[in-house]
This record gives sequence, C-alpha cells and structure tokens, in this order.
Amino acid sequence: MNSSTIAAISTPVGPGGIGIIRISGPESLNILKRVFVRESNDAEFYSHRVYYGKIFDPKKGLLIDEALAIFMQAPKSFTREDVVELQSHSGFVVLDRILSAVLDSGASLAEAGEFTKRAFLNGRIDLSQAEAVIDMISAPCEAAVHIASQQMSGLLKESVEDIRSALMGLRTRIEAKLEFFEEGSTSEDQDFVLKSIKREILPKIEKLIQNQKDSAIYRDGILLSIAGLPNVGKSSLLNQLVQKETAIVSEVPGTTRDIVREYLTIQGVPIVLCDTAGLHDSIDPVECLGIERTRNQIQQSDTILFVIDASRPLMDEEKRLIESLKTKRTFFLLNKIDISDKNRVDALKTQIQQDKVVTISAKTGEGIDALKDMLFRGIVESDFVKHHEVGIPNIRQRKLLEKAAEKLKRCNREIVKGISEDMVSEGLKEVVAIMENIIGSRDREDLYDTIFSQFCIGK
Ligand SMILES: Nc1nc2c(ncn2[C@@H]2O[C@H](COP(=O)(O)OP(=O)(O)O)[C@@H](O)[C@H]2O)c(=O)[nH]1
Ligand SMILES: [Mg+2]
Repeated sequence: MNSSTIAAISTPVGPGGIGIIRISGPESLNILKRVFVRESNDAEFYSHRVYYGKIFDPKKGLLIDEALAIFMQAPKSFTREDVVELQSHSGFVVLDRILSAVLDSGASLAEAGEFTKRAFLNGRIDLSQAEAVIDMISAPCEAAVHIASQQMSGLLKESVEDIRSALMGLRTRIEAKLEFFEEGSTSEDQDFVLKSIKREILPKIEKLIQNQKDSAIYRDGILLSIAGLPNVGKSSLLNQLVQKETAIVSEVPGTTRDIVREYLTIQGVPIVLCDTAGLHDSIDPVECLGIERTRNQIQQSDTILFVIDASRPLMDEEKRLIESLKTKRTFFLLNKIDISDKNRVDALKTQIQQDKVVTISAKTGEGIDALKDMLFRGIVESDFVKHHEVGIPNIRQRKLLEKAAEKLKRCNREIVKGISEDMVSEGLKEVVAIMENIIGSRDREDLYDTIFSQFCIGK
C-alpha cells in the first residue's frame, strides 16, 4: 500500500450541478475531519454512508460550500485504500478552493491516472481492466462502452491466463523430462508440444488478435467518403445524413473543393463522413487540387458512397469510375429519385450491375433511413459485439499477442528442425512473459507510468 494520501477534482471542470473531490490514502479520514463540519457536531464517520455538512478552509476558517461527504474504508473502495469523496457544487472556483483546503490539510495532488494506478497496484484490478477504464472514459459510442465494460469484468484476463497456464503446462512437461531423464524428452513429448501450440494455443491467440481488429471500428470509427461526378448531390447527401447545412449545396458544378468532414453514429458505430470535390477533368487549377485530394481521400477510406444522378443517363466517366472502385467497399447511391422515374432507375441498376445499390433523394430525405440500415449491415458484418466470448484486446495488447504468436510459430519450426529441449523451454518462457505483460505483473513501473499517464487527473 502507498503511504501518501492523494487528492484531485474527479469531475470535469466547469459549471455544473455537482463536483466531486476524491481523496485516497491513509490520511483520508483525518483530512475529512479537518475540512468538513457536520451540523450535529458528531465526529464519527461510518464507512459507506453519506453525510451532510459544510466545508471550511482550515487555515482561515472561512466557509467554502455546503457538501456531502462519503468515507469508504479500505479495502472496500476503488483504490482499496481509505477513500473520501466530497460532493459540492461544481464550478472551477469552488472546487479549486476545496481542493486547496484538502491539500493544506495533508494530501498531495494526484497525478493523472493515479487513483486507477493504485487500484491496480493494490490488486483490485489487473492491467487490462485498468486500461478498460481509459477506454470507458474515452468511448465514442455505446458499442465501445460495451466492450470496455466487458474488459473491466476481466474477460480478457481470463483468456490470457488460460493461454499462460497452457504454456506453463508445456514447459513443466519438458522441464520435468530434463530434470529426471538424462536422455531428454522423447519425440512423443516434442510432438505433443508441437500439436498443443498449433491446435490449441495459437488459435486462441489468433482469435484474440482478430477480435481487436474487428472491434477497431467501434473505438476508432470508420472513414466513409462521398464521391461522384460534380452536381450529383454529394454535398446534399452529407447535409442530409448529418441533418445540418455543413456543406455548400449549389447547382454550380465544382462548388466543393476542399474535403468537408462531419461526424455521426449509425446504431452506435462512429463514422467520419467526408464530402469531396466532384471527379471530372477540370482545367480550373484550384478544382484540380480538390480532385487530387479526393483521389487520395478515396484511397484512405474504408468505404465509399458513390453518388449517381438518377435523373439522367450514366456518363462514360461514371462507368470508368465504377469500374475503378471495384476493389473498394462501395455503396452505389442513385440520387434525385424525386425527379427521376422507375424505368430510368431500373435501367441504371442494370447498367451498374452491383449489389449494394440504394435509391435516395438527398433533397427530400427519401431512402436515407434504408441507406443507414444498409450501411450498418454492410459495415458491421458480424454480430461482433454481442457474440464474443474471449475478450477484446486493445492495440497495446494486440501487439504483444502478435509477438507471442510469432515466437510460438518460430518455436514450432525449430522443434521440427530438432532443437534441444532447453531451447524449447526457453522459448515458451519468453511467451509466458509476454502473456504476463498483457495483464501486468505489477513490477513494471516504466510500463505503468506510460499507461496511466493517458488518464485524466482525478481518475
Ligand atoms: N431534385 C433533387 N435535386 C437534388 C437532389 N440532390 C441534390 N440536388 C440538387 O443538385 C444540385 C447539386 O447538389 P450538390 O449537393 O451541391 O451536388 P455536389 O456537387 O455533388 O456536391 C443542387 O442544386 C441540389 O439542390 C435530389 O435528391 N433531388
Ligand atoms: Mg459538393
């Protein structure tokens, strides 16, 4: 346990109904008694009860604010230390004065993430759970919150521990042979290790890596670009999807030159939506620059919305573009159906010959909900969030898992070549160490400092 007592403002700074100051460490209760005065003058605080009183500046004896105080006796608290929470009115000056009073009474200012770090160092949570706290705070959408909360419950930790103990089992088997039989292990043992790695351990690691890849869209969102010839209604579509007049809509072709970005979520998936300059041969140098940017943007995007004006026949240039988009996930949108007719739309569909075709009117909003539905189904191909059982690593953990998989594959190749048992055992030991770094073995100060410094102060 840490001997110092730390404090910080734990709620966002700014005017608000309630602000919370959190204190953690052995002096928490004494500090509470120094700054907080109850109406009844009763000095006793029972754990996990809420008390009403007033906070005074202990140096000057001045009243700061009325407040509620909660004392949480160790180990039943977030940090497993004695914790006090003071709930006052929010507002920068009030909270700052209370924090000063608490610091004057014996606490030191907490560093970023120090509360969570203590929870980790005191064994309340493992590293993957601590990282889930960061993910939870910064989750951009519901699905990301869901992933983070699963992580906090320790699902990944269980999977990693499972893999770790399987590896330990293999090591023990080899080591035992090395200890007791001079002639070393038999080819039967080597074969057993080889098969266990290949059939049991590697698939588990690979599943975790895949889970991280699949979940990335929930954490980072996807990049969706609207492309097409000038004047087909790209900017109108962006405005319709985000329900505001972000991009300039005009009947003058070549209006949009720079890339316009907006953010939206479709059923919890964060999306960065980009409007681009219309693609065509232009002689205007500024427009040409815009078109160049559009081409780069298309390259970088996860998915393209290719807009076609359905009130006129397909242009040759459009045919070429449709062909060139074959390698990208593209949705083809037949726009302006409010001024087109069924025969023309059907003819266009036959010409385009793609399955992801949606008819819309960016002007009236017709077909936009169907488009959103189709996008969601097309992008989130699996029922990923609800149906994974082994936990979802973050990018740091995925890198370690990839390293582990690489080492195991190498280990297997070397077993086939006939390396010595102690080399195999050494290889397995390295992979066990990697597994321990994923969940954290509580003695890697350097690693923790980097991870916890990503937190905000007060968490
Ligand atoms: N009738 C009709 N007009 C549209 C529709 N979408 C866009 N427009 C019009 O087409 C013109 C070009 O639209 P804009 O969004 O600027 O196209 P962009 O050049 O592709 O970005 C404007 O006059 C829009 O009002 C639509 O669905 N129906
Ligand atoms: Mg435009």
